Amino acid sequence: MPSDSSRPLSQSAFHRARRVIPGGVNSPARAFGAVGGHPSFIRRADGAWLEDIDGHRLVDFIGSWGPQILGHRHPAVVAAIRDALDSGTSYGAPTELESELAELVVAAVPSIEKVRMVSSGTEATMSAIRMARGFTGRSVIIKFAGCYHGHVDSLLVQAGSGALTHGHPSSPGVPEGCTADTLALEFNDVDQLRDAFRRQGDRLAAVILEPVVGNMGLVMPEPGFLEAARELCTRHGAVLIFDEVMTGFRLAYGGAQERLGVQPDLTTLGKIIGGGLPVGAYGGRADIMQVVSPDGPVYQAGTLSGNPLAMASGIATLTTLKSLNPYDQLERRTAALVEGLEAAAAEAGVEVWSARCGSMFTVFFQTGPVRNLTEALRSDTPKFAAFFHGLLNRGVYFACSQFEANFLSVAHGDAEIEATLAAAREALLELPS
Ligand code: KE4
Repeated sequence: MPSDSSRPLSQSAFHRARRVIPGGVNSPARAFGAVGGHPSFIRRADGAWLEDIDGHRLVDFIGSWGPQILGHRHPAVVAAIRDALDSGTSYGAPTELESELAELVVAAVPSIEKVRMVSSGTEATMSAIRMARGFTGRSVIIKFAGCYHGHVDSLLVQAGSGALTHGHPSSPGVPEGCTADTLALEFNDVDQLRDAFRRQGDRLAAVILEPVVGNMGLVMPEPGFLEAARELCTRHGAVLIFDEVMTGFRLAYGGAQERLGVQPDLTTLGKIIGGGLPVGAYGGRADIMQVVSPDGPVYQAGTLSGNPLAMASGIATLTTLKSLNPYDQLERRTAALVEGLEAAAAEAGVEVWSARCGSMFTVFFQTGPVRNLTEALRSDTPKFAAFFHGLLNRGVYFACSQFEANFLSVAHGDAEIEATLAAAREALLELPS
């Protein structure tokens, strides 16, 4: 279990942080709440490796929760940020860097004709929902249990056991009114989606989903699910929003929509397009994006939107990805790792069900299948927590929750894969039965 003894400086850093920061972290996902113990405080990172303040080197499978697809401190990204810094940090006035990143996004994602930069994925999804409501004049939105779209009031809704439910907030502080127009359905349930459109099609402003879900652990769309969402939105005049904050430029240069062949009306982006600096974006059909202020009446703004340092980081990241085209190699390396983890679990007599897509993967501690949140929640989370700490004690840093995806980067080579599998074999053998 938690290896607090071997991480004394992180432990004291956590106590210090908790005195002045709620939970000692600036985002709950980092707090180790799902696995116990205290988080590792990071001193530096390089390539596929983190170094914590106790001096432990860790193979990093979080990668800042997705942005670091090139590995930490990629030379091209570091140079671009340094270069931009020599000119200044923020102007509150437009720069050509913003157009350059927007042009890269538009060229990469065919469904995006116009795009607006913001500073986080949450801002991107919040804005996309507002644009869809402004464009359609309707108010009801559909989301899916287990899909996370940032801490937007109207999207902080988790369905119960897949029942069609008018949203009830899953967080205090969100008034019932904010979620009354949010329908939460079960991911991959086409019948339920059709039923919702049958009942409310003319009131539906949008359907928002993660085309490949990372936020309940990795869950793939079943054949026909995305196609049904596309067809129903088209038929009823609702806006289909793909939240590709995590999958954009991750699963393919054109994102999950390129890989899966389904085009949304709006797409939200984040993480990789900032290369580790704060960038989010929303974009799509020009006729929808024309409602955005100042072209149109729907308001959205941001002091640091299009920040030049963040733009430079994103431009360098996408430009490098475009030239490297690492996606086949990332797929092969991830397949080798996941197959090795499955073999190690079998040898140890531990039941797991794994899911992977591109360079994202999750090992669920259960027999599976995992097609939605109801099934994901059947996982043995105490066993996952023990596995997580078994890996951490051996220098491997997985996502600190069963209900998250892990990420490989271009910098994860054979050495990192072998070190991870060696640690996993030992950690699995010591799991409580
Ligand atoms: P941010 O506001 O955290 O930049 O993005 C929110 C968001 C939106 N959409 C999707 C599909 C996302 O995965 C996220 C954020 N992902 C989490 C990881 N599951 C970020 C980690 C965190 O909250 O600290």
